[in-house]
Amino acid sequence: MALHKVFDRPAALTDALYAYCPGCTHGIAQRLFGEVVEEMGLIERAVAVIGSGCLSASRQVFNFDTVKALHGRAPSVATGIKRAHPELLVFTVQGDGDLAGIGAADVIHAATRGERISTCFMNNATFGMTGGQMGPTTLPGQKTTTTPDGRDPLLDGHPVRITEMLAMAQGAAYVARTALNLPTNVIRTKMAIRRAFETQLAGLGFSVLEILSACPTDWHLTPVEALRWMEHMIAAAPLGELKVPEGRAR
Ligand SMILES: Cc1ncc(C[n+]2csc(CCOP(=O)(O)OP(=O)(O)O)c2C)c(N)n1
Ligand code: SF4
Repeated sequence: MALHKVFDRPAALTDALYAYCPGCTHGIAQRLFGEVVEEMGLIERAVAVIGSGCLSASRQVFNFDTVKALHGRAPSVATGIKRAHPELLVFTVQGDGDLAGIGAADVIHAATRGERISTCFMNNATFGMTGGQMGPTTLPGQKTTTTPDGRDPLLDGHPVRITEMLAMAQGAAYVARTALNLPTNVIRTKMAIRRAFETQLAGLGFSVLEILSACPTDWHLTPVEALRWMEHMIAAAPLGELKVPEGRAR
């Protein structure tokens, strides 16, 4: 019986080893970006602008151009590249701390201006790389190193619903939230990455994709427990397409 290889590494990814903790779902997103870039025939035209945090490791894995931006500044760097080279596919790869914390102003103004870029951020409800401090999207009651008794909205504020905020920007054309906790949601995430890129290439405006991601290390959970815990994140911020370009069915 002849053996056929049915699963391979996309040409848009190098053979570098992933640098994430066991059970971290950041690597799944990284692979999906590679698959979509390759399937859309964009390896020669893609530029990923990488923010701060654990996702910085994407630079070694993407087999297309990357630029490292200062913490939170990826949408502004992406704007400059896209305006100078409108023929390129330019997307950011950020964490929730990067996009919704220090970079909140950059992304809101890029969305309002309707920049033809795609911003993609992995929301793991914590500052992963720096040791699990409370982040902008940490859930009420969630324990972190800086909220050891759980986030108290009265003391620590409420989570930032940045995706909903961005959906209100007139220049935002495609806004979606997906998750990496189940195989079906991984497939939906891939579809959403593709739709964000298609929105950009059709010149329809700004696109943003929030991808819920597990951080078993800083949540102090096993990988399986972490995937289950993501149900709390989904309950607090439901999945789906919040905004699609006019005339395009959801
Ligand atoms: C101006 C600045 N302040 C602080 C830091 C330290 N820093 C590096 S990564 C990071 C947190 C990243 O968290 P997040 O964006 O949520 O990504 P994750 O690591 O969770 O994937 C911080 C605060 C920095 N690099 N630059
Ligand atoms: S600290 Fe969290 S986000 Fe960073 S690699 Fe480990 S599991 Fe992933």
